[in-house]
Amino acid sequence: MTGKYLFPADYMADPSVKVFGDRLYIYPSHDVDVAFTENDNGDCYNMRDYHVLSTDNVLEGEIVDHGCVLDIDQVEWANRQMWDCDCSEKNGKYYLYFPAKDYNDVFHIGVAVADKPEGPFIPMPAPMRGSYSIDICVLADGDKRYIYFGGIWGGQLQRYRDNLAIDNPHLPKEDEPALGPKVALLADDMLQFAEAPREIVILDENGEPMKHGDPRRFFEATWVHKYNGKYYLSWSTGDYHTICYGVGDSPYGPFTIKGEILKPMIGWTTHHSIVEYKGKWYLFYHDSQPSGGKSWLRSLKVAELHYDENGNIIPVDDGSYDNLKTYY
Ligand code: FUB
Repeated sequence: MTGKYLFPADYMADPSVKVFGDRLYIYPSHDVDVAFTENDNGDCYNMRDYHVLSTDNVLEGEIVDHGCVLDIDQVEWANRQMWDCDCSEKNGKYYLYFPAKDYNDVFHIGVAVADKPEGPFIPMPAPMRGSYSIDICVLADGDKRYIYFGGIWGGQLQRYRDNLAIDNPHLPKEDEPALGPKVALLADDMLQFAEAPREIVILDENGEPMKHGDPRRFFEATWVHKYNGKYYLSWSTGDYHTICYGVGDSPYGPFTIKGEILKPMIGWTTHHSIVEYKGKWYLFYHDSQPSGGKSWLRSLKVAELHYDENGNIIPVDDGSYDNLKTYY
């Protein structure tokens, strides 16, 4: 099937999707039109608030917009760029994790708390201690909650090694292991890391850590889901514009590359989540076709996702790829 536009009424992107109770909730970024030109810092992604969407029927039902659930003006420490968020539930409370730049233009991760999945969310006065970079995913695994984050280039991950800011931000050389996303167990109160974030290793087919020069290497947009007892890590390759995935036996990895889920979409970014709802699996993602290709004005999409008998994800045929030629 081809991808379906989920919410044509507004420009939204980076869908993190969760099922709470019998309803499906979408936590997207809320794109805005801006005066910035596109650059490697991602200045054109200048979002200022979050909406929550929900539905009880992904492909045919009404998509309800619950309105603005958190605005940057409510967040004392945040100055600009509220990027990809995610929500997790524990003991009847809902926690929204979101990256934003502080007044020194450094990304950190904030937490906001609500009594309902559709908010409104009340932000904590300070970001999570020791947090940095972007693109949040929270995996609920039994009674544990794991937070994944990270993104290179505008996501600032190249500014850190071993969770410490370095003096000379840089990416690995082409033949060196790529930077990986980070993962940490969340504390019982869900407001801080329970441990120092660990680097996730993605292995290639030879069992070697994937090199920075490999076009399938991690760039941003980590998502983790479970299928048949295995952990699936998927990510955007950024400047190669695909979504790839790997499989592992632990939420901490390592994850062995399995293949590509989605080819390049219209617009520079690609970003997704994978969720099971009412017995079917879905890929949520975005493209920039409705805005005429403006990378900073993206539209949410969804397509059904299938696995083969060996648990491999069958690549989604969105039916609208056209920028392969531009970027490869
Ligand atoms: O939406 C801003 C950024 O663009 C996200 O954080 C990235 O994943 C990319 O989609």
